[in-house]
Amino acid sequence: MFLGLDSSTQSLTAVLIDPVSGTIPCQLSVNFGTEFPAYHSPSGFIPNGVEGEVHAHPAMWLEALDLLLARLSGMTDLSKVKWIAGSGQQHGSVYLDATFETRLASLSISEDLAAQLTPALTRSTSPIWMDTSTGPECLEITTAVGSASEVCRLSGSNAIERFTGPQIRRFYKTQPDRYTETSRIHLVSSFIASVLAGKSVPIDFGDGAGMNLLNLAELTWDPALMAATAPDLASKLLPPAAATTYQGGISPYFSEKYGFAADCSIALFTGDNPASLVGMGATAPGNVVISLGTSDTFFAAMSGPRTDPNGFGHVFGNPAGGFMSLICFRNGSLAREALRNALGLDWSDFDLAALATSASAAGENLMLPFYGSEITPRHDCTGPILQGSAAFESGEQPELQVRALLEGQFLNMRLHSRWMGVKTERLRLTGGASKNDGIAQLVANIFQAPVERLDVSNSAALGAAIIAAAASGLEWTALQDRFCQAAAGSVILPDPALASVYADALDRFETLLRAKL
Ligand code: XUL
Repeated sequence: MFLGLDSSTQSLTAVLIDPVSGTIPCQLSVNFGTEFPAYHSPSGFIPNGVEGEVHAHPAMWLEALDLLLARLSGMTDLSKVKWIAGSGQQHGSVYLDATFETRLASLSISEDLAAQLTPALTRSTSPIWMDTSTGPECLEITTAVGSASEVCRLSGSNAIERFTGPQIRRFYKTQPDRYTETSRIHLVSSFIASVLAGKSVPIDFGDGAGMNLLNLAELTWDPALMAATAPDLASKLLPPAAATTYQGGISPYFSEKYGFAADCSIALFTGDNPASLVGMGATAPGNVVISLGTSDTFFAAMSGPRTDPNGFGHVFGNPAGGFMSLICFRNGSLAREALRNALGLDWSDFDLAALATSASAAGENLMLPFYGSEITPRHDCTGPILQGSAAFESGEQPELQVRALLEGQFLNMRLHSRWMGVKTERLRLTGGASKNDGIAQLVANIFQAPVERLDVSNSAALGAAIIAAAASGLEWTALQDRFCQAAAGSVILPDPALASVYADALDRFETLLRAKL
């Protein structure tokens, strides 16, 4: 069996896979807010941070690891686990002093992980991906490197507030002594992997690319980005490596306490998005994932390190080799819910409304679907912009607005993913709204590609388990064919008659966007 662990914002999840039988014998989650109220982090992070700071407690993640493995060992025989891999919420960073290595090497099973390892923290809390406190640092890094496009060309993204480099710079500026005491900086993923391996292990290319520090072409820490971030940074980071590389056997702490075999192997951990790419069966270019959540995300494999000339999208490493893009659209469910509430519809009416308008209404009315500020494209307007018939603009025919909102969201995605140069052969839809057949049909028509829905609930933890199996030498394709199947009856085919309609709508949408933003 192969174990995948995902340390996300709100919970730690385990998925065990058995590739021989093609089954998932066990899945389990520990919710941080519910299980560890003492950390006062009901959603996994510390609320009400100052200046946009959003931090979380690494001690809580360690407590969760002990609790999850204790529960898992009561449910299944962990001595059968051959390899472990994992993923973490991206961008979050953990700061440790020189005692971390000796503490890892001499963990005692009579105490828990948190008690033994938290004294090594030089910063008791970790900034996570929701943190927006580093605007000035992003600017300083951009200026030092030369331009936003140069930062993007080197690292795959413009300098972004939540990315780890700007976060490290803020720590260095605000707490220089603590920064100097720090001898190792980990991401959430490499931190958890290090604890399991009993020694510090590297950051992988997938998660490392979310730091504004990794040179995408060379896959090494970039000297110009490192120098622009903080002094002496190279000594605090191990050289990055591929997700599937062997990191040694599991620490005796875990074999003695939870029954893992002494020769259970640890692979590098990666970011939750690269792991989800694997869990959604999308590591080969052509398979595109759209995740419909509070924000919508669009991610896909790319063979080369191509970057977004507009600086909206990000490039991360693909655990199966090569690269992946991630584009985030803030107005996802947020916008769908705003319109649904404004029109007084429930979800099934919303679905029906999307389907009910006749095909002749396709692409007829346009909406820039931004109910709150947006990051792709970046802009601060608070309210949608409508262009079309009087019945549409006045709201007299609400179903036209539902159609135009959804079309606007997916036209915006199509437009802002063009830079990837990847032909969309198949779309895999996940997240709450993906169950909606009307929405799935619209996506298929706008991208002119078949849409599949997968029966995968924990795509990052499943992806991590598949990475563990691939690290052991099993074939990526065979593993993904086994575990990442479309749910029966879930495939929706595009209507070819609408190809030219949406090509034309895309041009008009782009013109409207340029005119208004
Ligand atoms: C990606 C990002 C989030 C986190 C959440 O850039 O910030 O998706 O990885 O877990």
